[in-house]
Amino acid sequence: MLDLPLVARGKVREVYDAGADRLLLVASDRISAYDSVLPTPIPDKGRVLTALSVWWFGQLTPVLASFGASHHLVSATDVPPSVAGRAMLVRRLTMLPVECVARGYLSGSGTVEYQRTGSIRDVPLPAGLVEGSRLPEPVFTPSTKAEVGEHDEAIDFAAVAAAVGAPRAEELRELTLALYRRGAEIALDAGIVLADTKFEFGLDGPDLVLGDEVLTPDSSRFWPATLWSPGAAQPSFDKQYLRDWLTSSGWDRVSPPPELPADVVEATRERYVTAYERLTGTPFT
Ligand code: Q0N
Repeated sequence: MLDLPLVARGKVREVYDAGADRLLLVASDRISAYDSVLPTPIPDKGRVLTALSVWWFGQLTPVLASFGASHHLVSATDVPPSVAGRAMLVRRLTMLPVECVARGYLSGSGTVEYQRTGSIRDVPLPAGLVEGSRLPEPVFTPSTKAEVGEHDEAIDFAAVAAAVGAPRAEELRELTLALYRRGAEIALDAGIVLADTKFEFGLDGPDLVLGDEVLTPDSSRFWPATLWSPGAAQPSFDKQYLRDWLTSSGWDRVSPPPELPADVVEATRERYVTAYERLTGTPFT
């Protein structure tokens, strides 16, 4: 589709070489659930997530600037016509080998860790928290990218410091938490609980730069605020309908996943569009 060298391919996105100091990030309409990529695409998903990420980069620029940092987006319009709307031209960075996760709510592996240890990573937490609880303060829960097919591996702060140096590790922790706090504040005003999110950073020379996509439903847990009720798994803003259908379909989560019916595709598409429109306050076209 693109006459550019492929640099990396994720489950739902591709990275192309766009010159010595540029990359092209292309978001597809593919969707994953229960660790599988489904055979049926969600129309417009790649365009919605790209537009959302571009909007967030703008929202987060003041937070980044307060740390002397920036983001990698160069242009979402100066891209090849075949991927228009779902591609970002970005600065080529030297990526730091840490997935910078911030959690403001207890969920998934965070709940498991809390139940085992009473803490999340290096942070002791009060007793009595349950799946979906808001944490007293957001917590930095870094991980390292696992081998293909594996889940990311949780690491402690000391491991981040060993990988990038203590001063940079502290900067990553503080900037990750500041970006999460601002994102969660904006999301809550739009009726969305931003339970947690993952950022990736890189260096442009000595300068710290926010990379990847940001604050999308693929990199974050979005929960509808009106339905938030700690004590059980929270409905996912984007994928709950899809997950419920997959469960009721009898799929065993091991075999190749089934094709999706049109109504599930359309309901899922509508949720991505609604998230975009509620957050940005502008219609998706
Ligand atoms: C890069 N990844 C892992 C896209 C993101 N600005 C950059 N400079 C150099 N390398 C990368 C970026 C960025 N972003 C980051 N791979 C290359 C995350 N990928 C996963 C697939 O989609």
